[in-house]
Amino acid sequence: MPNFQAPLYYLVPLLWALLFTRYRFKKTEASLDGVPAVGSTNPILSWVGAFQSLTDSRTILQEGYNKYRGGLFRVPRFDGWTVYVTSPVLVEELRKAPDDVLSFSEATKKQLQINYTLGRNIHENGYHIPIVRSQLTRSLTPLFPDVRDEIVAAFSDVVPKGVESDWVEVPAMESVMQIICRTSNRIFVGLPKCRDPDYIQLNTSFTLDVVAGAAIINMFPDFLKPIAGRLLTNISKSVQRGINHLRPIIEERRRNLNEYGPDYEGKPNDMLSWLMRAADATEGTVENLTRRILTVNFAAIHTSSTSFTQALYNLATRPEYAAPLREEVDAVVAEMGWTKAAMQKMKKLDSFMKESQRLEGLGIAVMGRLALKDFVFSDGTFIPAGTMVSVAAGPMHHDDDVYANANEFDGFRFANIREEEGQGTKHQMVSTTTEYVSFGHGRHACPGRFFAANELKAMMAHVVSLYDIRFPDNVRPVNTYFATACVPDMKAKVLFRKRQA
Ligand code: HEM
Ligand SMILES: *[C@@H]1O[C@H](CO)[C@@H](O)[C@H](O)[C@H]1NC(C)=O
Ligand SMILES: *[C@@H]1O[C@H](CO)[C@@H](O)[C@H](O)[C@H]1NC(C)=O
Ligand SMILES: *[C@@H]1O[C@H](CO)[C@@H](O)[C@H](O)[C@H]1NC(C)=O
Ligand SMILES: CC(=O)N[C@H]1CO[C@H](CO)[C@@H](O)[C@@H]1O
Repeated sequence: MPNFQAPLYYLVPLLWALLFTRYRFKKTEASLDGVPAVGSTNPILSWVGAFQSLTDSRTILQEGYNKYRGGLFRVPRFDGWTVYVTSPVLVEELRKAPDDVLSFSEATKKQLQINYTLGRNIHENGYHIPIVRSQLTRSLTPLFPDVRDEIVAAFSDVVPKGVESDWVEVPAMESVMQIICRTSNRIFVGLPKCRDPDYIQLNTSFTLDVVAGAAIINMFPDFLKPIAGRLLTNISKSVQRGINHLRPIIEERRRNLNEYGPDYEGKPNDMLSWLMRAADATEGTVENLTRRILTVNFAAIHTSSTSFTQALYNLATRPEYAAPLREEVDAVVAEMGWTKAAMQKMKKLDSFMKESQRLEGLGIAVMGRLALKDFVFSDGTFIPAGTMVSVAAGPMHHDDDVYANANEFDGFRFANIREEEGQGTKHQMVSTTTEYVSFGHGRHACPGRFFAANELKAMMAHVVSLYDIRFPDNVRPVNTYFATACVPDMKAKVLFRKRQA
């Protein structure tokens, strides 16, 4: 983590703020008059709001949502305003807006400072996205045995041996991260790299490098950003570490390709191979391929790990779900074995994972878009170019008008809807709607969600079929909120014991 004590972190942005506070709001502020603000609109006081939206975003978003439900409201950032939409109708308008008006990629580029973090070409050439969306998703069936094998091996390494005879403590988040990282990278770069402890550590810390780095870089004026990116973040060090891991693998595969042709026998069927085949000459360099693999890990690891940890916490505090889940898993596996098709058949499990994500998904604000041109919502709200727009996902997912008894965890909520309404696949975990936006919605919806849902369900199916779990004191650990992220307790321990019944 960065050293936030250093005066540099405060002085430079503070000076910048004092000098340019008036300027930074002048351009868009007048034309945002029609959108009610949470907190003060005074340029100086709104700085307090900007700090609060980093440290206590949940309260701010909920306050805005309660006051302006069905409409829009705005919240200050250090460098402008974010406008939040609060209803499925407005989510639909956001989804339908063209990319050159409300831009997903420009919003991500700004939020993550991609030029100085993941790398400029990630933004300019997103060739990994169709690979994640199509090739990875299509490969889930043939690659399922690998996913399953890594899950079994990883749990067996992570859960202490005493579990055969007694309850053992498992530090949840850390263990889940390890298992997710191994399982995902089994498919991204293959064995044995996916089990290399330093590689795993890199992939878990790289996300923090980028998120913390972007937060730091964001505080600096544009002309200082390249310097801040180089001096104040660990990103280039991490990329170098990644190169050290992947260079030998990439070079060996390239030798084989040159010698034996594009489909040589034993060619690994994984993300790295697909990227190598699709990359052009500049993207095919070791450094650029490494950045691409790190980017996919960035998108995959913390998102999946927090989602699984929340579901694990929910299962550990709600023992009544263990029996029906286990019954479903046992029956489906007896019939179809451990396969991708079996995972799809487990409707209760799917519902349980989806409900966990609905209530405590990582993003309490999602679908960030940057207005490149002026935009008008159907209710007449005017959004000037330059404004960030986002969905208040957390409050919407907790709204009784959107979900019956929205604040209650009802693990089989979606399974019951599927049963009653016979709506086929519409309510499965991977189906996005204007009400369920944990994976976004529309053309930019998470392309990795099919992979994620399959992996998370395979992990949870493994847990219920092998273990009993509970908390030492039966109290669910509380979440913390930072910026727009809802993070499960990172330190909590869950007790595991070999399944008794
Ligand atoms: C539970 C786990 C996950 C969650 C909650 C999640 C959520 C999201 C969300 C909210 C977005 C942005 C959608 C929008 O703003 O409209 C996104 C984008 C993305 N996700 Fe995921 N994700 C997860 C897992 C994964 C995995 C496993 C991968 C890769 C294998 C992945 C790859 C991506 C990529 C590449 C994008 C950017 C798409 C683009 O640039 O168009 N995600 N994800
Ligand atoms: C970079 O890494 C070092 C050690 O790993 C750590 O002490 C430092 O705080 C990190 N800096 C940032 C900006 O993340
Ligand atoms: C990112 O880099 C490109 C090319 O150097 C430049 O045109 C663009 O303005 C930069 N964007 C930001 C937000 O710094
Ligand atoms: C990576 O790709 C970018 C653009 O695609 C290119 O400009 C750059 O030279 C490449 N970097 C390396 C080290 O190959
Ligand atoms: C599983 C694993 O190796 N986790 C590590 C990931 O990186 C963070 C930050 O460097 C470590 O604290 C974790 O232990």
